[in-house]
Amino acid sequence: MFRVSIAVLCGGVGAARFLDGLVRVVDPAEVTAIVNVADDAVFHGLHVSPDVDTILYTLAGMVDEGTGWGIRDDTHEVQAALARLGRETWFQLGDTDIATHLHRTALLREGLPLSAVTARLAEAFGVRVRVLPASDEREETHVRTDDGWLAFQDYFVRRRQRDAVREIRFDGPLTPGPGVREAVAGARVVIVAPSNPLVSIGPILAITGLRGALAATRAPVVAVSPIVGGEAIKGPAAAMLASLGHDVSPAGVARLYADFLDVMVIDERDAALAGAVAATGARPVAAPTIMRDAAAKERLARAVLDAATAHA
Ligand code: FO1
Repeated sequence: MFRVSIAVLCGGVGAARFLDGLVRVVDPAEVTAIVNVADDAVFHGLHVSPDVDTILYTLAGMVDEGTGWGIRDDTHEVQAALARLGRETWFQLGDTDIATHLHRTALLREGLPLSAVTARLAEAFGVRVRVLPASDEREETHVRTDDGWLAFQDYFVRRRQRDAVREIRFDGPLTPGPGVREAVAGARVVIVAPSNPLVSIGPILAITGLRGALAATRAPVVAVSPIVGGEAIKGPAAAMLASLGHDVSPAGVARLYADFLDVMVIDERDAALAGAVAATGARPVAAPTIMRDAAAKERLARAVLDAATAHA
């Protein structure tokens, strides 16, 4: 078992699966997950933090493995009742999931910052990884489509990611959450999870001082490519990269991280792209990256840590 402090920049489902593998080979107490909060939204008056919850539910063994988000075997009675009252219910919230949002919203109203609320939720769920919202302030992703600017969940869930994205902007004061900058600066290894580089990792990198902290650290910074065989493992990353003029490849992702990245872990089937990745300045390492089951997750975590150790 590795005992070094590790900081992981995280979006939602891909990052959660990666962390699930990482904690099988590393003491979870050594891991700090720095999580995107720019997808957060208010539904029915409740503050929902999708990426934070996806990570908490996954690490607690409660996640719905089919969708990758939400709680396994959750019921939807509240949602059905809300629909009967005439409310819009395109964003699906399960009954047990709603308890999380009620609790979070109540604590926020009592004046606790999101970081403290998240720590309480992690403790309640028995999650030992330190889960840090990237910021305690409200950061909001908006995407410009041919129909104008849309709030992130409008684009992602209500319109099912079918619009071409022409521009992305992150609104907010963008101050890092407590412990975030220190987690990056103090880590012996920094990992960028296989998450959407534009709308999951992008909002974290937009926070004041974080890109600089990543560039300044002497620890190896290792990313896992979320693009395999020219496609995104999950979600709209491929279409988004293409519509914004980036290469839909691990090299295209490495270029977005070029100012701080040391190693890019690419899938074995993309081994031929190693030269293109190396041209961005990152050292390519090919490994099986598809996390089909627990063994595959663990194998990927080991490959990433081996790549980091070889680089250090
Ligand atoms: N994703 C969907 O595609 N449809 C949903 O209705 C939906 C509801 C939802 C509720 C709680 C939660 O924590 C996540 C939820 N997600 C849903 C996932 C979420 O929108 C995305 O995974 C992230 O925002 C992108 O990382």
